[in-house]
Amino acid sequence: MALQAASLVSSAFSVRKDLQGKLNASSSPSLKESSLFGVSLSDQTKADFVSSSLRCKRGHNLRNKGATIRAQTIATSTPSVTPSSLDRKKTLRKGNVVVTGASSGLGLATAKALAETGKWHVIMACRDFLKAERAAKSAGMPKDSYTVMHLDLGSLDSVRQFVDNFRRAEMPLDVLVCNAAIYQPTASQPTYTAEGFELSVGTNHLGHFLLSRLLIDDLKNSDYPSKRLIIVGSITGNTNTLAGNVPPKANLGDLRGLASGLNGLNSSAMIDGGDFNGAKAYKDSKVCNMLTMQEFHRRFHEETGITFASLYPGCIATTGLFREHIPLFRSLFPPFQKYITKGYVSEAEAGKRLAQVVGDPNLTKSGVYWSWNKTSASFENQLSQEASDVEKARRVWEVSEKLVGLA
Ligand code: LMG
Ligand code: NDP
Ligand code: PMR
Repeated sequence: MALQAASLVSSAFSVRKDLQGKLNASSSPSLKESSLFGVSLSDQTKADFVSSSLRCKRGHNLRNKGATIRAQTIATSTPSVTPSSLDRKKTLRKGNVVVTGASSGLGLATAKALAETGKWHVIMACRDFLKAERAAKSAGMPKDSYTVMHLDLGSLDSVRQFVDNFRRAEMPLDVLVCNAAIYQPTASQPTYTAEGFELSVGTNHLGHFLLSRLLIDDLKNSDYPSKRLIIVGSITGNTNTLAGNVPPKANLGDLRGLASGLNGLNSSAMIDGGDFNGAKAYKDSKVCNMLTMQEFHRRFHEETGITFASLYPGCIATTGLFREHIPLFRSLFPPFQKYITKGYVSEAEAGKRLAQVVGDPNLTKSGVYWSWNKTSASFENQLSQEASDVEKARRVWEVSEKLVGLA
């Protein structure tokens, strides 16, 4: 608590110091070759090992024209920040970006990449304050480039407390990145959040759902030129890919488990009402993340101009995400991804990708699920049928609102 209070004070100072910062105007990657496995496979059967010439970073996949059109119905552009508009506003302040789970892996690498630009103040929203502080220090993040604030997504009270604390710090909120996640592939029994939701969906989806619903007002109030809400997704939740077809596959079914509260007592701990499986629960939670991003886009983009986005950053096979997997998996998985699937990316590279979605003036399109090809050029990827199901997105939203006490 004392540490948290101290961080609030220091953040108040750092924000004022940062008023001379300018908008991140990092250049976008050029059109390059696509990777074999990192990109989506077209629906069900046709392998979409699309060659580089068919994809550009704006995502026009000619072979998947129908699918691309479907994807674009949920995606509309906001005016991007051009160099000339930057010239007019030379004294643009530093952007404030909240990154959940910034104490390791992708979140830490993203925080570091953003801090290094000198254009962002990163609020590291973490459940382990000391771990986050140590991680920021050992990553070499400049002291005034970040503030650690406590957030445990496995407790809705903690989420509300975080929002209160953040507001007390009187920083504008310009970008929110919902990155934190847990993965329990070897759990034979479910465990639960403070409110009694199965832990993976409770943390990865419901905690972030409440957080972003509450913070949307703060984003609305920001005067920053490009406000964004980013929810990290994954290839393994998309059954239109090879990776998404490795069992157990994501499937939300008719949401009967979610609607009954995921508590494992009078209902199943799984969204679809089935038997508990930790790996499936994680993949289901990623589907919820990707559906939530699109539902946000449909409900709020036009009115607020906020850019909503999701992404698959690549397979970062070395992160803490696999901490609960068996040692054999942990040792074989990185070489498997590096040399066989070629889907592997380093934490640093993945951090740059997510930082791009946070600040690149070329990535202002809303409703998009970004991916990168082998040479790290971004493109609009296509979500699986379930992960782009409009009706399911609406129902997940409505049921989640009830579970987190918003309806
Ligand atoms: C479930 O098991 C668990 O039950 C569940 O609890 C949860 O953990 C879940 O998704 C998580 O997994 C799934 C099961 C896969 O997982 C495993 O058995 C472990 C797989 C380990 C993955 C790493 C394998 C590494 C093997 C290669 C060694 C690398 C060496 C690197 C050096 C390279 C040098 C060049 O279960 C299934 O997926 C079921 C279907 C199994 C199909 C198996 C097909 C094998 C295909 C292998 C590669 C495909 C790539 C093609 C190219 C190959 C060219 C050689
Ligand atoms: P890590 O385990 O390294 O990072 C996850 C972060 O989430 C950690 O900082 C962890 O905190 C935090 N976290 C976990 N539970 C909570 C909680 N209850 N409250 C607050 N924070 C919490 O994994 P990754 O960096 O790999 O994962 C980051 C994101 O990337 C996830 O959304 C994941 O789904 C996604 N992703 C990862 C891929 C990969 O290959 N690794 C591929 C595709 C997507 P602590 O440090 O305290 O444990
Ligand atoms: Mg996968 C073909 C490409 C590919 C890619 C890009 C991934 C990404 N995986 C691929 C293929 C395969 N995987 C194949 C062929 C197999 C069977 C051997 C396989 C297995 C596998 C396992 C057991 N893969 C896994 C696991 C995990 O436990 C990871 C997981 O599902 O976590 C939910 C995982 C992953 N594979 C990926 C990625 C990115 C993951 C990590 C997690 C995530 O989605 O966030």
